[in-house]
Parts: sequence; structure tokens; C-alpha cells
Amino acid sequence: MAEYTASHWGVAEISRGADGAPHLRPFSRDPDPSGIGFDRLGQELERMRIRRPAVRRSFLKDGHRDAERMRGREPFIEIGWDEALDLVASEIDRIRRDYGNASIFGGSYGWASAGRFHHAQSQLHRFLNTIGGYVGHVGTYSLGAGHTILPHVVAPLDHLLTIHTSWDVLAENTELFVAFGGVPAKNAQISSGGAGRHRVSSGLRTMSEAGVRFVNISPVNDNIDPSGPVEWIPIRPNTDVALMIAVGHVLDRDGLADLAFLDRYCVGYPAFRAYLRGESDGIAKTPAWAEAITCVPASRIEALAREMAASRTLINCAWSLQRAHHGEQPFWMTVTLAAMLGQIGLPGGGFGLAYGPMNSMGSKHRNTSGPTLPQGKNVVGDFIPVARIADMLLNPGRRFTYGGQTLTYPDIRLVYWAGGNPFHHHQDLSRLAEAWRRPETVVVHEHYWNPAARFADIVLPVRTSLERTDISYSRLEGLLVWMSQVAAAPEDSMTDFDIFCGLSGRLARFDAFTEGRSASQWLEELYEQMRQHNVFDLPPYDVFRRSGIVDLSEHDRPVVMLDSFRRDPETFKLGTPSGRIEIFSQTIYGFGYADCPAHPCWMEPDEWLGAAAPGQLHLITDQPKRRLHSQLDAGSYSQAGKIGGREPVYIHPTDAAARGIADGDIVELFNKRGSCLSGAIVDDCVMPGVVRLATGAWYDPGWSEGPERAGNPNVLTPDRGASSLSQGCAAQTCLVSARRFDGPVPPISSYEPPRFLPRPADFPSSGS
Ligand SMILES: Nc1nc2c(c(=O)[nH]1)N[C@H]1C(S)=C(S)[C@@H](COP(=O)(O)OP(=O)(O)OC[C@H]3O[C@@H](n4cnc5c(=O)[nH]c(N)nc54)[C@H](O)[C@@H]3O)O[C@H]1N2
Ligand SMILES: Nc1nc2c(c(=O)[nH]1)N[C@H]1C(S)=C(S)[C@@H](COP(=O)(O)OP(=O)(O)OC[C@H]3O[C@@H](n4cnc5c(=O)[nH]c(N)nc54)[C@H](O)[C@@H]3O)O[C@H]1N2
Ligand SMILES: [Mo]
Repeated sequence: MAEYTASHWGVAEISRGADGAPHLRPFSRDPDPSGIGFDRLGQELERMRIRRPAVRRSFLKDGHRDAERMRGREPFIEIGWDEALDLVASEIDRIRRDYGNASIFGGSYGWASAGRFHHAQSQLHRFLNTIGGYVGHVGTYSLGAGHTILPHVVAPLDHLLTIHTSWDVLAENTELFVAFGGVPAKNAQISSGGAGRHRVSSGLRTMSEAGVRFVNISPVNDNIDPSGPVEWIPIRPNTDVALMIAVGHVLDRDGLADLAFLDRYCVGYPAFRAYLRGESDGIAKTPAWAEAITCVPASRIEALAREMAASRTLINCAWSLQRAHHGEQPFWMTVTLAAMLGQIGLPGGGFGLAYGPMNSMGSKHRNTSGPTLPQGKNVVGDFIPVARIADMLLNPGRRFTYGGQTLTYPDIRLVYWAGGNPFHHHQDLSRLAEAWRRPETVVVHEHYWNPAARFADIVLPVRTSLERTDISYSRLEGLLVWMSQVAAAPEDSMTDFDIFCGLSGRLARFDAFTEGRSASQWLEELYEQMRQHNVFDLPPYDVFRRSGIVDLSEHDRPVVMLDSFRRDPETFKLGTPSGRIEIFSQTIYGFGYADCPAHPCWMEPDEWLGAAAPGQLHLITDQPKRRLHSQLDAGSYSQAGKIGGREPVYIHPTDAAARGIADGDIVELFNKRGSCLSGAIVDDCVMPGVVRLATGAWYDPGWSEGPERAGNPNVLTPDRGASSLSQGCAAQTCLVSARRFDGPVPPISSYEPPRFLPRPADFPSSGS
């Protein structure tokens, strides 16, 4: 029997030594396996495991009274499972009785692990729904602005992401590939739910070999590698929209816009054209206008417009561009520019949103749905756009806008988190830390003593995906994987499901939560449901378990995005109000948001190089190459990428020299929100004026004042919504200063377990 496990970064084969000890090996059917995750059984991570339920000292003694002062700042006391589950159940019961279920935040955003049943967030939501509901979240940190704008413009983004033109069609048909933000193979290591065969490097290479020309418009140049030539056009961060608009200006001015396409497939072009020409605001959006904003020479913009019009051109826009102030505009303008070129729906032309962020885009695998754990119905109606969490905790009762509605922040008393790390993913972490101390109770399930666990009152350890069995499936990855149990589960350990069984039993909802099924019965049930509803014949459950993998690639077929819409726009109407691509949106116009007008346009971001003080740099906080977000940061693979134990910051030689910074120096990045220490890599892969510090180092604010120590960029990023429309994460809109750090370098505590205390004899027994 073949044995496999699956993770967001790919499948691994399991082999066993003579002593039965497990080893993880690259998946033999993957041409380009990721290096992430092979250290998961190593000592560095083992020592960071949470071994027993643990409670913050004063919470165990006095309950929530001292939360505002002490949460995240004091040692833990370990307790037994019965006492821990009694304590959590009694806290939930107390809070819902005193304040109602709308005071429980179960937003619990986060990637957790691959596996369709043991999906932490789904388990938590299902549990909370059986006990009366919770305040949830909408949207993602990934695509807050993009998700909100695209249904108004062309189609829901989730749909577009499943119909990206496949790599083979691009290689055959595309002549010019214009990438805003590259096509980073480092990012395409990942697919949410489990990458299968990694295909981005070979996809790009095949295109290059077929003669496709690549232009990369980006503040960095190491984010695309087709194994062939690439023209790099450096651009100031957050200004791409101005460049795209100027390209549009040239197309209009020179009669290169495809008016027949715009007329037949789009609405609202005349209003946008008036903007391009300056008829609506007195400013013609010429290449010279864009040069002043983007620092890209006007002559290059002129020529690019003509090259794009003369070629079969695909315009690709990375997700990072929309994780910014006015983040709706880059995606809207990408679609608009592609519409002006008139190649949407043609093989190899149109737009991509995007190739690169995940392995799945450009796949030829068929899009079928996978097994899904039902979450039940949430009777609490309150929700927040996911990235407004600190706002919500700090401002109960305050009103905010979202998607054309005005809503109110609920008054949260209990936060319950499983499968995410807010002290990784949120911006302005000092503000989050302050907000996080407001609720009465914080419960977290984790594997490791990471920042999310350290900022909890009650920490419940859970088994990792290597210590349980599950089924992995990810759309467009073409594989269904039986995840064997790789390693023995630690003695007395639980899964998220086991914990919710224990809690639902204590709250008299056991049958509602489990529906009478054990974990293994659930797995079979979910598989059988998928099998019944699937368009393909799937093998019986036992056969699937024995073979370990169902490979769906025999059903592959080439994909051309929006080809049916192009063939017949009446029968295959889009889901927008007009059924066509909306360059001007009456709906958005109706919302009347000053920061998201009715057609794409350039608006100055809050923080950008065009308004920087002397010496300030634009900070890009991109996705890390050696891990998924903050996952496994304490492991040997992630740590091998550190400089002086800290996350590396890339800085241009000119900017480094001006500050006396040399390779390997400890650098302090700082702004009005905070500061952090990182290790310098002096490299001209970033343009002058730009520094890059990847996300995911385990937040270490220290016990005293001073810079964050591990190199977590989110102490610097602003906690602001992308716009009144989406309220999306805007982490990429961020100015900083940088200096060599010459003081005594403080040690990093993130990669050591926290302090524990023995339980004092006079502490009450909890939960009673
Ligand atoms: N500055 C800046 N910030 C960003 C971004 C950026 O570009 N710049 N990107 C944003 C984006 S796109 C995203 S998606 C977010 C990601 O943010 P998150 O998804 O919150 O980050 P992860 O580190 O993946 O957190 C997952 C956590 O779940 C835990 N876990 C794994 N498996 C299980 C399980 O089975 N059960 C339980 N209970 N826990 C489990 C892991 O140990 C880990 O701590 O970050 C966002 N933050
Ligand atoms: N290895 C790894 N891969 C991942 C993840 C991870 O944590 N680790 N996270 C996954 C997740 S959850 C997501 S949402 C996706 C995110 O996917 P993206 O948001 O696309 O990824 P980023 O790495 O943040 O940025 C992509 C590129 O855009 C560039 N860039 C940044 N700002 C600008 C700008 O203003 N203009 C231009 N032109 N370029 C800019 C960055 O330098 C980077 O090279 O990645 C996924 N892939
Ligand atoms: Mo994401």
C-alpha cells in the first residue's frame, strides 16, 4: 500500500526506516517539488510543540480581570484536558448567557493545514453553529479588494481563478506576456488545500522556448524566471494603475483601441475614454503624466502600448497589487486595458488575475468540487470584512461601510481561533495587540508555541496533519490524496474535531455536532458524498484508501478564459448587471464612495514614494519563499533563510551605501507605527527606493520597549481598509525608514517555548 501525505505546498511520499521511523520524500510524480515541509519531523519544530493544555497565569487564577494588562505578557500554567475543556465550555456558556452569541468572534481566518475533514476553521464554525452561532468574517487577506470589485466588473474572482487559460495554450498563442508583479515560482509552490504537480516553472519555460516575449513591470526583478530573456521595467510600488491608464491613453489617441470589442462586449467605455483624454477632470492621462507618477519613462510607455496592440498579449496582474490602498483599481484596470486590446476570450490573449500566486492557475485539470465538511447555519447575522478585526475589537458599536452597506461592529467578549495566526496576518501589530487585550477570553488551538498561542488565555494543543488521517483535494490540482497518518500522535493528544466533540458534549450539543459519526466515519461519508456528486467515476472508498491517490489528469483539457462569452455574449452573458464587462459600473456609482469611483482611475495612495519624506523607502512585504506564511518558521528550512537569525530585508546597493549598511548587517526598519530588526541582503534585485521584507517571522515584541526582534513586517504596515467598498487588507501601502542597528542586538524569544509556572496550591480549580 502506497503511503502519502498532502500539504498546501505539495504531496509527499512516506517511507519507513528499518525501525519504523517515518521519512517524508518528494512526490515522484511532481516535476518540481517544493522544498518546504520536509523538516516537519525535526527537533527544531518538535521542541516548539504545545504539549498540554495551558492557561495564562492570571486568567487561571482570577479569570479575565487582568486581560488588558497581562494577555500576551505572562507565563502559562499547564493543566489536564478535562479541566481545560470544562474551562472553555464554561467560558463559552458564560459569555453567550451574559452577552449573547453575537459577542463570540469565530472569524478564525487562516490557512490551517491541507485535509478536507480536519480543516480547523470549518470544524470551529460547525461547532459554533451548533451552540447558537458566532460573529464571522467575509473575504480573505489574500484578495479583499479583488473579490469585492470583480463581480461588478466581469465575474466573481473565484470563478475566474478556475478558468485561467492553460499554459499550453499560452505557449502556443501568446506573443507578449506583460506581467505586473511577475509570476513568482516561489508563490506557486502553494495551492490552497494541496498543490499537486508544480507546473509554473515549466509553464513559463515552455512559453519562453516557444518565443513568447516577457515584460515584467515590477519593483523587483527576481519574481519571474522563464529560463530565457525578460525585460524588466522597474516601477514605483502602488502606481501600476497610472501606467496602465497611460497605455490606454495611447491606444485611444492612436486609434489602437478595439472599438468593436468595447461596443459588443463592454459597457461604459465612453465615460472612461473621457477620463483618459482628460475631458472629465482636465488631466490628459498621457505617458508623461504617468512617468511623473511611476518613474517609468514616457517613451517606454508609448512603445509598450504599440507593442501590446500589435501582438497577442496577455496582461497578468499579481494579487499583491490589490492588497493596497485603492486595491480595486489594479484589477479593474487590468480588465479594462485587456478589453481595449480586444483579446479577451481569444487563446493566449486577455488578462490573468493571476498566474503565479498559486500553482492552480493555468491548470488543465478539470474543476470538480471536493469533499466538504458541512458547517451548518449561522443564526448570528453580524460579520466583518476579515481585515477589520482590530477596528472591531477597539470600536464596538461603531459603524463602517462594506459593499454598499453600512454595518455596525459587534461587541466581542470571546475570541475563538483555530487554524490561523492573526499575529502573522494582520497589519499594525501593536494596534492588534492592544485590540486583542479587549475581549474577556481568548481561546486558541495550535500545534506550536507561536505568537497566536502566546497571545491566548487558554491554549489547546492539536495534532498536526502528520498525526491524523484525512483526504486532501484542491480544485485544479487533479489529485485526490488519502493522507495516511505519518507519525504517532503524542500521548493524550487531540485533534480539533476531538476538542469540539468534548466541548459540544459539555454544552449538550454532542449529537448535533457529530451527527453520530466518528472522525473515520466522517471521512468515509465525505468521500461517498463527493463520489456520488462527481462527474467522474471515482473508485470505492476502500480502493481509494489502498491506492493512496486518485489521479484525475486523464480528464485534462486545454482552457481558454472566457472563450464562450466571446463566441456568444448573449447565451453566455456575464453575471454583471449588464451581462457584459463593466468599464463603468452603475452599481459602484450608486454607492458614491469617493475612494472607489464608477470607473477605474488613479488615486494617490496614502503612503507612496511620490509623497515620501527624504530618505523614506517603500516596504514590500511579499510572501516568503521558504514557508507558507508563518507556518513552520521555527523549522530548520525556514531558519536556513535567516540572516543573523532574523528575516532578511533586501535593499538596493545605493540605498544601503547611503545608510552605511553592508550585507549581513542587522537593519532596523521603522516608521510611526513601529520598528523591527532584520538582516540585510544588499542586492539590486530591488529597485532603488524599495525594500523587501517577506512576511511570516514569528512576532517577537520582547517583554520591554524596543524593536520587534524577529523581522515581522506587520509591525510597520498600516491597518487600513483598501477602500470603503471592500475594506480589504492594504498591507503593501507602506513607507519606512531604515538604519544600521548598532546597539546591543537583543535575543529572539520566538523560537523558544514560553515560560511555564508550576500550578500554585492556592489556585482555584476551574470550570466548576
Ligand atoms: N504584510 C503582509 N501581511 C500579510 C500578507 C501580505 O502580503 N503582507 N498576506 C496576507 C495573506 S494573503 C494571508 S492568506 C494571510 C495568512 O495568514 P494565516 O493563514 O493566518 O497564516 P498561517 O501562518 O498559515 O497560519 C495558520 C496557522 O494554523 C496553524 N495550523 C495548521 N494546521 C492546523 C490545524 O490542523 N489545526 C489548528 N488548530 N491549527 C493549525 C499553523 O500552525 C499556523 O499557526 O497573511 C496575510 N498577511
Ligand atoms: N511560498 C509561498 N507561496 C505563497 C504564500 C506563502 O506564504 N509562501 N502565500 C500564498 C497566498 S495566501 C497568497 S494570497 C499568494 C499571494 O500572491 P501575491 O500577492 O501575488 O504575492 P506577493 O509575493 O505578495 O507579491 C507578488 C509580487 O508582486 C510584487 N509587488 C509588490 N507590490 C507591487 C506593486 O505595487 N507593483 C508591482 N508591479 N509589483 C508589486 C512583489 O515584489 C512580488 O514579487 O501567494 C501564495 N503563495
Ligand atoms: Mo493569502
